[in-house]
Amino acid sequence: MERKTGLILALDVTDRLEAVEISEKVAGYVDAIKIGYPLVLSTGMDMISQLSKFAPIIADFKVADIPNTNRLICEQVFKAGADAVIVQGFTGHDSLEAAVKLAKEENKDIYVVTEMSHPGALDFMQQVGEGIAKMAADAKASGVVAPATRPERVAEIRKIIGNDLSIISPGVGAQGGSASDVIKAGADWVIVGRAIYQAEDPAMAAKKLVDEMKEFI
Ligand code: O7M
Repeated sequence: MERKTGLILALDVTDRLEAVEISEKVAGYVDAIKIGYPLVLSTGMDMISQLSKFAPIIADFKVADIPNTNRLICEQVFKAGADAVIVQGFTGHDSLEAAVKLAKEENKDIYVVTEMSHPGALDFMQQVGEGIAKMAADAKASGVVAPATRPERVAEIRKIIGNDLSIISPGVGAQGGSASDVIKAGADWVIVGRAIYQAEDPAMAAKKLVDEMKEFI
């Protein structure tokens, strides 16, 4: 994924027309559009190819299964036109490696969730987040997902993965995180949903975030 703006739109709307309209408006400000269960379950897998004319598509299915099933799922998602798939890391190295192997064969990307951005991530995930980051680096994934709500954790995860992997970071805006703070801490992209798609003017909201990050990118 090429970094021009540092912004990824999380398009968690459930209406096809709204999804297309918002994508059209913000296309000039985003490097990718992340779509997941809310939009795909309500509209269908063809939404992926429909939106791919606006920006590369990151399919956020947080895949978390045995290696063979991970591969089968990723195969379908890539076939539908996605450029990247997000997988969970807690399933372990073999599940991740199956997804990464397929992605490399197809010239696509896998991003691995380390520690999530919500408060409940402290219950279980934070304890294993650094181990997952190391595993993602060993498996040569394209990058990891780390929380903009905790920039200090993003900085820790950056130390572990070095500069070969990217960090994409959700939690800006509605969840309280700051785009410029997490970019300064070591993230490459912020993933932003509600602060853009619920804004009165989504393009203006996206532009503001891009301007805020500009000097740190
Ligand atoms: O900006 P928001 O809060 O409206 O949306 C954030 C998006 O990022 C939304 O699609 C979440 O499902 C996703 N997300 C998190 O908020 N926290 C995480 O730790 C991980 C993700 C994510 O994208 O995982 C891949």
